[in-house]
Amino acid sequence: MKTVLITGATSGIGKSTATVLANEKKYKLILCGRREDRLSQLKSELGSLTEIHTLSFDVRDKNAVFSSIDSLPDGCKEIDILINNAGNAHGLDPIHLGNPDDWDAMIDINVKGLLYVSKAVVPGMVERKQGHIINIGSIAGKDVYPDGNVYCASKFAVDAISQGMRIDLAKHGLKVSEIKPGAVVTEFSQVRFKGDDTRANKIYEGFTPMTPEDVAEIIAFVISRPKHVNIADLIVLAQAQASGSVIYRNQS
Ligand code: NDP
Ligand code: 8X3
Repeated sequence: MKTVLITGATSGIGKSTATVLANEKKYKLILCGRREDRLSQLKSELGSLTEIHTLSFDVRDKNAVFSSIDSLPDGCKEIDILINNAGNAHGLDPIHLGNPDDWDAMIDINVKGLLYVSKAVVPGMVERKQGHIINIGSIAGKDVYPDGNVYCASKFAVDAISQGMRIDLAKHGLKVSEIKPGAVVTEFSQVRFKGDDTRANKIYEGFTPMTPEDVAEIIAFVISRPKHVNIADLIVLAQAQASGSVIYRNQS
């Protein structure tokens, strides 16, 4: 049975991925996030379907990342599939009005956090000459949209890191895939707008956005391809979304 580590498993895309993979009953799951109550709840919800381990750490805390992953018990230390999903946008402002604390959060979580978790997991994959890394990028890492500036930069960085990983790791037998979703209804906009539900809900008005299950099912498909097949780079959008900044709303 393969072992899968999912960051950001307490909500949204990560949580749905945990649920979809648990129901497939062919993976041991290591579920990560900061909110311990949600991790415990997930363990009790999914624990009858497969083996679940939970790790609570902040991906910004380099030492916590390494010590948490190092604390995994024998039997699930050898991670076969790493899903680097933890991340968020913080704020949506023109560059001259942006909050440097929001910039720090996005660079530290979406970019440096992904690197720390990868550093804790990938050397073991290289030693074993097998492994699959799934990085959750974004359409924001392909098209810059108004006021997206630093969030987009963090996801452009995820795109560059994914390409770099593939170049460096393919020769060791590893696969690296990047999935770039457009709008998905999760807690993403609540976090971006700091709990302002009116602003958050407006993002998804007038069209049918993707659900986190839509993306989770795609992740499940990507990781289930035969060993010689790598879905390297995948953009997935709601039907009404045409680019990072074009969404057709209220179409009949
Ligand atoms: P959610 O806000 O629903 O989930 C974010 C997850 O990331 C949570 O589980 C959260 O867990 C975790 N997380 C955030 N900060 C940290 C941190 N510092 N340390 C550890 N874990 C952290 O958003 P989504 O599910 O939408 O987002 C998942 C990924 O998908 C992100 O990388 C996002 O950029 C990307 N994405 C989202 C899109 C969307 O429209 N929703 C579209 C394209 C990409 P906890 O708070 O418990 O730590
Ligand atoms: C999340 C999608 O378009 O809000 O990465 O940036 S978007």
